Amino acid sequence: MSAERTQVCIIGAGPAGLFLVHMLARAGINAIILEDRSREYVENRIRAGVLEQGTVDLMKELGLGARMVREGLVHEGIELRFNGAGHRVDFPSLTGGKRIVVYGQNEVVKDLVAARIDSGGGIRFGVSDVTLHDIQSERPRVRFIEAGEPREILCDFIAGCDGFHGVSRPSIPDGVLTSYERVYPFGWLGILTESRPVSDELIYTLSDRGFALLTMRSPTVSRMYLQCDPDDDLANWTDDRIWDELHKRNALNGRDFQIPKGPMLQKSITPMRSFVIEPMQYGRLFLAGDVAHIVPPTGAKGLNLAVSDVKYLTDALVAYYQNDGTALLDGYSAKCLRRVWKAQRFSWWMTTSLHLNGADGPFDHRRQLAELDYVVGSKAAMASLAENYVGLPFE
Ligand code: RFL
Ligand code: PHB
Repeated sequence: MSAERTQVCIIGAGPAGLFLVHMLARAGINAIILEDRSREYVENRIRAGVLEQGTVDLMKELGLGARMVREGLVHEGIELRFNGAGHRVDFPSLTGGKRIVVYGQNEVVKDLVAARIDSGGGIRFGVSDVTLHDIQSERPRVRFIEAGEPREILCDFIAGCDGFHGVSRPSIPDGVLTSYERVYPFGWLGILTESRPVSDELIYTLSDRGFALLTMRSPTVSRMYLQCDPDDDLANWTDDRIWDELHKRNALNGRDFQIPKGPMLQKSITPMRSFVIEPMQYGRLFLAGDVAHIVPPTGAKGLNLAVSDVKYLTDALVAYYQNDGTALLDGYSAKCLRRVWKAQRFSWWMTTSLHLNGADGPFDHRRQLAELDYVVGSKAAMASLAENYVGLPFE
């Protein structure tokens, strides 16, 4: 078996792994990044759309932000719609000037993949059977199959950035991790359409028919979501039914809301859950991103949390290689989890405030409406929403 040597072996080329490999390269730390899917697959996986200011700043700092600056849509607020009326939450005035950028996660991935390949660093796409060994020693190893051949990487550290279904979390022995989970009794039907967004800003709606979100990818491509049964079959959702439901849920002043229609490029149903494991480290294995925590998408936090994890991990690895010891590595998990739990709280709050829960009764629905009415009527409550939405500062 052929063996290679590197400082950090990164598993997974999603946002966590890709941001990490670029930050390590900037710091002069060698890394190899392994991905079990193809380049085409990861570049076309439609997911998140909202980048917090901190994520945007990091992309620029790394010299990876040129296309995002050209094509990303800077947003200064969102609309909350309930009881058939819309209310704007203005970010800059509530957060001391902060904004977000709407730019598809798959576009971020394309930019980071291209820059890594151009730099000559490479990404090992299409590997299989990745296994982790000797995680608790100072020389952990990663084995995998590449082009039909068994291979081995000897490293100082392994970064598990392989998402919720990855291999690194299950490589930790039973009994080490504690997991915290909430599964919601609803999912999101997501559509991508070739049509002009109806509004310049995102519209989050709670209606008697359930939650809806109108968002976008560009001036000609819209992204829209509808609360649905998590076990629902896509076959039940014809294009006509989706448009009708979008028009009804977003009704304004007693009238259905007309949304420009266009061909549907993609449809999917995503279940919603909140999930955290503690700690985010075992021996020389450090977990970052969705492998360690999942948030329901209502707060737009998943990708941004993956970014804050790998920022903290980079700081800790840089300190280690500069002979500053292991204090930052030892504190990695606790530092990440402080931010993760605040994002969990916010995502849970946005989710439970804006979705109909079949287990709730009319009392809860009235309480939800009062909650939203309070938020849009109170500068303090609106500022709390805004400061969480644009992203809490890095520690
Ligand atoms: P990813 O993106 O899942 O990447 C993990 C990578 O690891 C690879 N992999 C393996 N590679 C090698 N060996 C193995 N054994 C492997 N197993 C897996 C996978 O192929 C993949 O390439 O995790 P990462 O990097 O932690 O990034 C997390 C984000 O992708 C995720 O949190 C967001 O997409 C969540 N999310 C949103 N986040 C936001 O910040 N803002 C949003 O607006 C937002 N909207 C969303 C979302 C997620 C959604 N879905 C579909 C879950 C909207 C939706 C609908
Ligand atoms: C998206 O644009 O896909 C998006 C935006 C905001 C969310 C979730 C997803 O909360």
